[in-house]
Amino acid sequence: MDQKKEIVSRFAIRGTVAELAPVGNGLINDTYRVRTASKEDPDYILQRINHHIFQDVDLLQTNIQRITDHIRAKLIAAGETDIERKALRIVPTHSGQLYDFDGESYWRVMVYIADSVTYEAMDSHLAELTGEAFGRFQHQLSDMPEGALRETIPNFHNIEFRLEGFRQAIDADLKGRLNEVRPLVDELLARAAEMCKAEVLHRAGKLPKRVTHCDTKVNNLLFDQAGQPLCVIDLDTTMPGYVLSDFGDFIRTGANTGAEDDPDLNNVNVNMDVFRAFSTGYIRSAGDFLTPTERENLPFGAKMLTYMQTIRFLTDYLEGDTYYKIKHPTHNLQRSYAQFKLLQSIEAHEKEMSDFIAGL
Ligand code: GN1
Ligand code: MG
Repeated sequence: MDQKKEIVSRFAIRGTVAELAPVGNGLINDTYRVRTASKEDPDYILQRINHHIFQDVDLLQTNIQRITDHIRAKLIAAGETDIERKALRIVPTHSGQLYDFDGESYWRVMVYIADSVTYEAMDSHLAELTGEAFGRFQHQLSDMPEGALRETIPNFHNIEFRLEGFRQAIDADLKGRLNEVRPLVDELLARAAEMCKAEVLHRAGKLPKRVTHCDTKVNNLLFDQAGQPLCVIDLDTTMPGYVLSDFGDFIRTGANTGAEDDPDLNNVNVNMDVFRAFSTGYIRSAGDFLTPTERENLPFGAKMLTYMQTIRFLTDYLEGDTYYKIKHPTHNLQRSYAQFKLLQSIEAHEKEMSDFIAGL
């Protein structure tokens, strides 16, 4: 850990580092909690940025700075208190840079939000708070000037682009794994046209791009000790996109009765209580800026994001596991089957979802 302490010393932190330990369970970056010696000084988060995935680190950090500045200004204008716990703060290097490159890796430091907690398990109460918090996040960023944010991963939630990658992986069949997954591939390809609806609506001028988070898992939301939401974190993929992406990615991750990679497909189903609670909270804070088309297509978002994740895991499996961190050789395959099972369950509940949203 001494090497990491040396890295932290390049940033303009207050106090001295007492302890440094890995935290979190992200599939992309490596994250460490940095504890300082004195209670007077804040703790920090140190991250190694995966620059194979986020190839333009300068753009990435500039985006995040703009987002956090915008949120902070909104909180101040609204007369909020406790702003340092409700907006993230990037700590620059001593020379004022938003990240450090050591010749091999890119590093960044943020202030650790004091006395905050994250949740992994889900229930209706938490889902409603989470829906409200992500809706508020979108609302806070809804008036960012056009062009202020760029795509940190080009075409990140563009299903047409993901399908193109999937088809290329199928054609190349680099690892000879296609045969084994053919039935799943066929099921997915049969749904391709239907899943492109958002892109089609966008081209027709009927679905706007707004600022979206693009990774709306409950553990990307910090809560205070009393269980109230404080701050949305992991802003790496906050960029122009469709609101139904954020809605859908929460349902995919939060309204699953099983795990994202559940080996037992019987565990995997959409949890309609969580769906209803999340929708209620989300519509409460986002409802007044959504267009009827956006609102109507929220259940489609749940379907599309789950489909997209199935395709992304399966593409990575076909390509030999170069993108996601895996814990065993068929992990991406296991994730693909679990996500596909969730997709089927969402399909079976789509009408029920639409009726519920329409009634809110
Ligand atoms: C990745 O690293 P993590 O868990 O925040 C991925 C998301 C996927 C998710 C699947 C930049 O997020 O898009 O939905 O894994 N992030 C990126 O668990 O690809
Ligand atoms: Mg993430």
